[in-house]
Amino acid sequence: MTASAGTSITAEPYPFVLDPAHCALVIIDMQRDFLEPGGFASALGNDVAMLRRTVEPNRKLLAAWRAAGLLAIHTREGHRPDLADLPPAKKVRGHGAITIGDEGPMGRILVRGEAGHDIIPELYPAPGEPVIDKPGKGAFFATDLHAILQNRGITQLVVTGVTTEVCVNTTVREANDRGYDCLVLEDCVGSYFQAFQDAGLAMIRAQGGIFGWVGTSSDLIAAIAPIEQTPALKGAA
Ligand code: TIU
Repeated sequence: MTASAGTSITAEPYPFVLDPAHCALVIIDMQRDFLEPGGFASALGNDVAMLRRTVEPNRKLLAAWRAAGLLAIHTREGHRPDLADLPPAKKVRGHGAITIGDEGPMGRILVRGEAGHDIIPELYPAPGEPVIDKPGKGAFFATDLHAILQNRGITQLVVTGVTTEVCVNTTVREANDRGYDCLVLEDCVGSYFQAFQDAGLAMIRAQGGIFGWVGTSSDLIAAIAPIEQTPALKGAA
């Protein structure tokens, strides 16, 4: 088996046909403030272990994806240091003791350039991998993601990251309306709430894949391994 155009990957509601040359891996918001003990999320009382279970599967997938020479894109949720792009409604939402822009455990919360806003070291972007700084939950809103994907002829997305029901789901819905086929990997997406993890995945694959497909990283890694072993296949369509 080779992983050229048309490699079938086990998924729900039915197999996902991977076209590696036209597929990008989009890793959503694997930021220190969402995932690290002592970060913003844990300071708010969230159990970051629910998200940290996704780190190792994402690390293995990213390594295999890079080895196959495929496009990986990273996103970060956050705002300008002057907060000019922070909607007042988002600033006050939740009535927390500390909110976006305030000084938090790892610098100003969700502000670009601060330690907590950056991506965890395990999944740090490699030189040349696009990093999308997004002010909202969806990765397409007020970003150049769609242009970057179009310029590279991308039609499929493998979507991973956090959180399943918030930024992953919003991005998959945005991508679906723009015509992308999305495969979401259940072991590589996480939520602070098990019920939302389950519902978030169920909503994607329901109704014959209304927003996309749900699969696992092991099945995808097995499918792209032949590309790694056959350099001539890299980037081949
Ligand atoms: N990246 C992302 O999902 N941002 C959030 O605020 N998620 C929550 O679940 N709060």
